[in-house]
Amino acid sequence: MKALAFDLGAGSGRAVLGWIEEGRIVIQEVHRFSNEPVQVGGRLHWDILRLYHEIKQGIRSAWRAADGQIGSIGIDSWAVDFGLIGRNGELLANPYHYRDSHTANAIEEVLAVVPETEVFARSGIQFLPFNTLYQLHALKRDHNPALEQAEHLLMIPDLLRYFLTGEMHSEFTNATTTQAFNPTTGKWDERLLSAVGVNSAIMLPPVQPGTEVGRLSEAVTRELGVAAIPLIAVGEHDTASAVAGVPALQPSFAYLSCGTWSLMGTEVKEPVLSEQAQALNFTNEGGVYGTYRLLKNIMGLWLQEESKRSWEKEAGTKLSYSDLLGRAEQAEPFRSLIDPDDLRFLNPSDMPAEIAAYCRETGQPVPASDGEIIRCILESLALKYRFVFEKTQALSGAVYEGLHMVGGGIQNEMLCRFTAGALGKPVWAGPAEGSVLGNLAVQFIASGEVADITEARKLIGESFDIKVYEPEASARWNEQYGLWKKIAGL
Ligand code: LFR
Repeated sequence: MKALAFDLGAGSGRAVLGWIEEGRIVIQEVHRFSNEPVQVGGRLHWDILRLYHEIKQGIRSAWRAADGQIGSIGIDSWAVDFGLIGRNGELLANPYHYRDSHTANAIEEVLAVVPETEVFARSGIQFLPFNTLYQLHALKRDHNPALEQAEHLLMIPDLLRYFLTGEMHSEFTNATTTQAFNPTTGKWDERLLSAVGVNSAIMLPPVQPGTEVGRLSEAVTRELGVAAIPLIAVGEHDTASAVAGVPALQPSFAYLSCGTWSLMGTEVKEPVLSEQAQALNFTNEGGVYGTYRLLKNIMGLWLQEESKRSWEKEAGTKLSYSDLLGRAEQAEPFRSLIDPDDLRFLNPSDMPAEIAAYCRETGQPVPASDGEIIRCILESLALKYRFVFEKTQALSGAVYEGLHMVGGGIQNEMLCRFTAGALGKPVWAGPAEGSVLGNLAVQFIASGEVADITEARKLIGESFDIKVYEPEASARWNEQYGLWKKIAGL
């Protein structure tokens, strides 16, 4: 039997079949589709029904490719976004996209009602303006009619699963990212939800990854000409799946899930709710099989993706990453540096101009060419990785020998090289299919084909190439780290 994983990322979504053959995992992409947010009425939305349509196309293609041998389906996507369901079971409005600006002042507004320490103590989640808690607050504040009418809230993968099966379930890893779930009580936090004026009855009790959560409904099986395939709640937060897919052999390890976002941290058994964790704005997101992901969001390759988009818009033609990275390689090292996590970079209208302005305001040479900007982004990311790596060690009390990097971002070899240099430790890069493999791993474990997560990680390591980057030029990186911390005010 094969498992089918859907992974919805920024820009595109994919349907990937996975199975085990001669002791290795084999994967086959059967459908790829665009996942672009839609701006309407000044707001940024998900194109949710189109995605549902593409998911159905993916199931149809997979069914054909697997000769009907599909044992289960799992869906993962980015966190925090949700749909609201009304009394007749229908979706009430198009879900908002987390990069929409309606949450601009929401953190401050909510913290005026519940103190920051209390929000952290109750949720263990980092303060990011787009967390579901702040999105809900913004909707409530703006008298959003969908929220007023809502009977249920479903996170995006919950919602797509509901469309497929007719059953509503909330999945644990994604639930924790809302900042409205309390990991200590294991329940939705009434106080946090009531602080933003939301009735906790709209939230469903979360199920753990690995649970079967319905089968394709009769209407769907008839439409697609497929069997009633079961749906498995995987680590439906894409980062939970990415962490599940890290090919680490040790129980304690540091990871970086590298894509549009960079998520760096480690796995822990219990959330770390210390003052220091709060001060460093670390998060404790739910993981698979009774773990928590102690990590921090880093703005990631979004900076590079958005810069490229700006230049393409200006030039009216597509640019290639290999050309851009080639020019970055030629650019002068350490000419200008930024803190990639300055919130000004969350969704600026012109990323290169925003980066240039940051450099100007901090008294540095202003990067002008595309090569200079890309170099500035990649060096700054590597330095931020070192900072977060050190803080992860401080919080967990562990010392890591090196860093596992997974996700599409590892195709950027310059970034992997810089990261090893900045850390002064080896980087083990691979596989690039982070989330998809973690999604499949949970399905393999659910079907009994793989014993547990330790076996699954070992199997992933044996099935895919892991490239090792040894640190180079560490003295230079050390010196720059000191300078960068001053520039970033850290
Ligand atoms: C990565 C990710 C991060 C989350 C961000 C927004 O794709 O899921 O973990 O913080 O997107 O949801």
